[in-house]
Amino acid sequence: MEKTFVIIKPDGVKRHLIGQILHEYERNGLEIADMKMIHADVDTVKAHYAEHVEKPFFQELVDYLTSGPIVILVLQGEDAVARVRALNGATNPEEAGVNTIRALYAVSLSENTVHASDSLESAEREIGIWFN
Ligand code: 3AN
Repeated sequence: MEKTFVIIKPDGVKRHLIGQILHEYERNGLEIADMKMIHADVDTVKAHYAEHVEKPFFQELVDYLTSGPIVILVLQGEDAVARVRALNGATNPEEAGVNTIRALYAVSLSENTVHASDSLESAEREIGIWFN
């Protein structure tokens, strides 16, 4: 049994996709272990995306994630980390597989609707940052 961390980003909340996205995870056997709707603060988002601090899109990323309400959740299940990444699809929606959440709903590379941890270590780190 694994736990992974997910964000429904501002574009997902704004376009009333929370229910659809949660349904997609739940119907694939993932359990919602924790969940909260928040307006993220800059420091938390910077900590979350620390690995991207040198990237040209870092400021855009921080501005975007703090631009409106988001939903943060912990999903649990067998192989949760890999399975949720697969359900979300590739970071770039143009490369996301058919019927993945990003293929269905993402607007662009930055407004790509969902985030999910990319490893068990990231999941632990991110759950600690957002649900401390
Ligand atoms: P993922 O969230 O799929 O693990 P990362 O960690 O490579 O992807 O990127 C983190 C976030 O940064 C992405 N979800 C996306 O919103 C944004 N991002 C990644 N690459 C770019 C880029 N070239 N331009 C703008 N935003 C980007």
